[in-house]
Amino acid sequence: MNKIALITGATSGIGEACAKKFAGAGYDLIVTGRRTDRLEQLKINLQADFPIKILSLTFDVQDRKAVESRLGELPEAWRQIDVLINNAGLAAGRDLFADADMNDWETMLNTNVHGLLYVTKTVVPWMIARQKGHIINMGSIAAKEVYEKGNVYCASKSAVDALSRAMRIDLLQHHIKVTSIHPGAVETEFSLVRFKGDEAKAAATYTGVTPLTAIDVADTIFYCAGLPAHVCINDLVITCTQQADAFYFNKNNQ
Ligand code: NDP
Ligand code: 8X3
Repeated sequence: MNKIALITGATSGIGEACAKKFAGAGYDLIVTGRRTDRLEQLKINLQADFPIKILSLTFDVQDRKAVESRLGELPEAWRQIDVLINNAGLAAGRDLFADADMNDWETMLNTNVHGLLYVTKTVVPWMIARQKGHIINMGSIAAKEVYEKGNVYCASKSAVDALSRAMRIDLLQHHIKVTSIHPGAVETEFSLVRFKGDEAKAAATYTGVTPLTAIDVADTIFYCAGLPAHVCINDLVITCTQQADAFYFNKNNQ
């Protein structure tokens, strides 16, 4: 029987790269996101390439009832989730505290924190019943350092960091691994979303650096997931070589 991975936010970027990586290794997948067309295309492509089963579920992680009902409908066989990758998330806007939009703040907190909690709280009882499982939470370098105009995005990822540590303690007795991954700049649709479709601003984020790719992060997540049962990477910060932390970049490789 194949292992099962549940990947939230699999319609683009890191989540999509994880879906491809885990599919290639023979995992059956539950992939989620809001864009059904992309999920269906991903499913068609992966099923053509790999002998695996895929379930695609469309829901907004901010919607507690939708999360609980869509995941709650999973048949018993699909509840045997070995790896949960809590990846769905976003930054909305990059503004000084006084200028930022409250709606953006709510969207980030509702998605990055509440969404992660809704999904995890639904899946954890199934892992507890099996006394095994691995939860991989997508944090960020923004969880480790607060930067100008990062305010609530940084706060939301700091919450993910704190929750990962809390889950690791509380789930210890159930043999459940908890890993948090904290990437620096990764070139995905993230910046386009953050800057609300402004392609010039999104592209400027990566000017002068060779950023991480979604595949780099997916490979790292896959490595963490593949370690022996007695080994857990708890916390992992990954940046491109031209990035030292949230502030310092060696732009243009000087
Ligand atoms: P993308 O924008 O490429 O992907 C984000 C994914 O999250 C999409 O699949 C999107 O699906 C999903 N998503 C967003 N909001 C919701 C929602 N409300 N409900 C369900 N799904 C949602 O960005 P990345 O791949 O870069 O981002 C993935 C994660 O990595 C995020 O948590 C992000 O904060 C984190 N991260 C990214 C970094 C970067 O530099 N790119 C660095 C550090 C962390 P859909 O729109 O279909 O719902
Ligand atoms: C995304 C990386 O530096 O924009 O989490 O916060 S950063």
